[in-house]
Amino acid sequence: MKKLLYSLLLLCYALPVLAEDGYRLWLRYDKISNPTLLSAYQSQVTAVYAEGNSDILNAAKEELTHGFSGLLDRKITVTSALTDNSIVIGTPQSSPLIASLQLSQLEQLSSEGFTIFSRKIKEKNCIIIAANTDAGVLYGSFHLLQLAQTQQKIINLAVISSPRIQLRILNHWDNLTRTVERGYAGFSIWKWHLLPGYIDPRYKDYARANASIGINGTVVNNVNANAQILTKEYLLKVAALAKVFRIYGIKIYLSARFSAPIELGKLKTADPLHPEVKEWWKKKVDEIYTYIPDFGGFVVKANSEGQPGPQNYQRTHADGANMLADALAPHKGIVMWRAFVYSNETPVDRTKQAYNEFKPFDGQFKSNVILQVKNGPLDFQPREPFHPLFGALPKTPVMMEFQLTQEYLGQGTTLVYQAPLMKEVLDADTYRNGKGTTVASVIDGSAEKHTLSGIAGVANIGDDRNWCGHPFAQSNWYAYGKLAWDPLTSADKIADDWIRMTFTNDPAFVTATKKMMLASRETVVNYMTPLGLHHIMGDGHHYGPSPWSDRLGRADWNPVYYHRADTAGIGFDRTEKGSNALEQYAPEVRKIYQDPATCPEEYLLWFHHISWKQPLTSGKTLWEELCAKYYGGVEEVRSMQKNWELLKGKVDEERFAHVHMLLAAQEKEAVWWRNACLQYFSTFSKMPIPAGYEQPDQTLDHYKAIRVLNAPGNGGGN
Ligand code: GCV
Repeated sequence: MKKLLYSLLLLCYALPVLAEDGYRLWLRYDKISNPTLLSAYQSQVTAVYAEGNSDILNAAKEELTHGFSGLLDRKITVTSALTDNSIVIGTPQSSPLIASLQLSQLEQLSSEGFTIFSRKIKEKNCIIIAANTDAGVLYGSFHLLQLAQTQQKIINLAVISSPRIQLRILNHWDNLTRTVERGYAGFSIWKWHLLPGYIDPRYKDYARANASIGINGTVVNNVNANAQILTKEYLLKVAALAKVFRIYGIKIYLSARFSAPIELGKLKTADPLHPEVKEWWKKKVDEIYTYIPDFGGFVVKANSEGQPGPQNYQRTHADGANMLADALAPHKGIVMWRAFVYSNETPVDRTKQAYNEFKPFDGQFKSNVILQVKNGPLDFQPREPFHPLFGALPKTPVMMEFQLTQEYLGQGTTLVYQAPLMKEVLDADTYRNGKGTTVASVIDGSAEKHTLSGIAGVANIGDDRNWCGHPFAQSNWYAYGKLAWDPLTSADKIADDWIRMTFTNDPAFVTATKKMMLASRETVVNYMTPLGLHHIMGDGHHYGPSPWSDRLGRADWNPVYYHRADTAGIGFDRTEKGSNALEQYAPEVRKIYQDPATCPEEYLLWFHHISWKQPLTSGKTLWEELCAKYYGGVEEVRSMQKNWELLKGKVDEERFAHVHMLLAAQEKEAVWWRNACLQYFSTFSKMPIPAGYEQPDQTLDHYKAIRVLNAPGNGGGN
């Protein structure tokens, strides 16, 4: 009886650990299910051998032993002598053994790159992970684990890999109150009130997850910044986080509030050219480095959406960025100055304003300033053309900002894999230096040989047990890291690996799930904003459709500003006849987009106002095509539901049920989008939704009356 009770007790303890609640992300390391492969791996890996003991090397050893022990279902340990079938890790500096191999391939690697290969050393078969730095060794260790997790070969490799982009950063829009702006996965994971004393174990797991995909920086507070973060009290908390992250090669950065000298320093001004202001920032930065010697620098949102900035003092963005850059330069810190600025006082198409603001300052920024530009010229829409600034600032390093959190992509309920969206932008040709000057080549610095290069992803992480809310939202964190390391990787490959590591290697599951993921972004576009429509979401919270909204204070916050539907047609004319936003692109790009006949249909209504009866390539009129897209989008969600049902039993109950319920919610939302938008647009087109389609079961007035109260991520103190 006692024994039984004891076993039951053990089971109770074991259950939460075994539960597939998504906490382990893609780092699950469960026993390899394929017996042949398992025994092959078991004979190829029996131990880890490392010379050197830095924190990062120890993290690599810990990950390898933990990971391979799980995958191989036997204890893998670090040995003090080289044994047969060891994984040998190190750098020439940390390891005399690695140094003795005189590896010429290390010369090809950047400081964070790694090489993996097999070699017999002292008659022992070894898998070697070598790099120029400990961080490179850590990345290589994760790479080897990922090969095993995805059931690929792990011996006789010839891997040589370096990140193409230098700064690979997450931006948390986390407030000090622990609310998260545009966050749909709970509260902030930073427990500010308990720091620096209490170190939540999550911080380490967060750092591990980031390191596993090569992310090497994190901005822990919202760009709508609270100056409080720069006080000693908070800096000590930040330093405690930095200590955990450093072990995983991750630097910490902060969002700086431009008016901090007034709020914290009691100065009368924050004018960037004022000597006292310069001095205040210099001292503040020096102070930060006493607590965090490897502090990365600042990101700044200035003169945007009510945030203070240099223009409050009739100074320029360059004046503001350069003043902070001067304070950071002695410590090798950088400034990521955001280009997301627009003003409603200027009656200029909002999508043109960032270019107008920054183009004149090309070449005027200090060498430790990088401009952070959103992927498109508006604001993280389901689809936007690439931002014209990527093709316009040859003398300035420009970094990408993607949004992983799904502010405009259905938020917490929607299954949308964003790698195709990211790839579309990264692969786009700016023609800046002639054909082939892709956005990726601009942000990785290669187009202009800039030494500073970067990419940022607005994090979709919260304190939900599974980190990202929707089980599939984890794939966007993962995909972002993988594309930051190498923008040339395909969305297909990233999805394939992620599914195998996160769910299962079962080929039927992988094929079906990958198909669903790869199509999911287009599905969302189809039922939300097809054919180039944009920003017709619920005002303020951006959840659900609201194309009729015109009540917000400024024109360019309102959907009617963007779709411009009238009885003649629909769409925003951005050609010469309209706002001429097209003038901001290279002539080759302009040429493609300026003629509705050559403009890809996915951007048609972004660049053109088109008559309802205009025939499109399908032979349908614009109105008919719009209907077909909205209806198609809903049908695609229904197919996702059917396909997911077929996968029952192939994954754990818990995550199966979670996704099942969310897909049902997504289907309802898709119908809501379709019915609301088409009924509203039909008041302009004066044409009905064609017979043969299932007709809306609610009136337009019903949809207009829907009020979404307390949508997460919208407002709340910072
Ligand atoms: C952090 C959009 C979002 C805001 C966000 C802003 C930005 O406008 O709705 O919540 O603010 O972008 O990127 O600064």
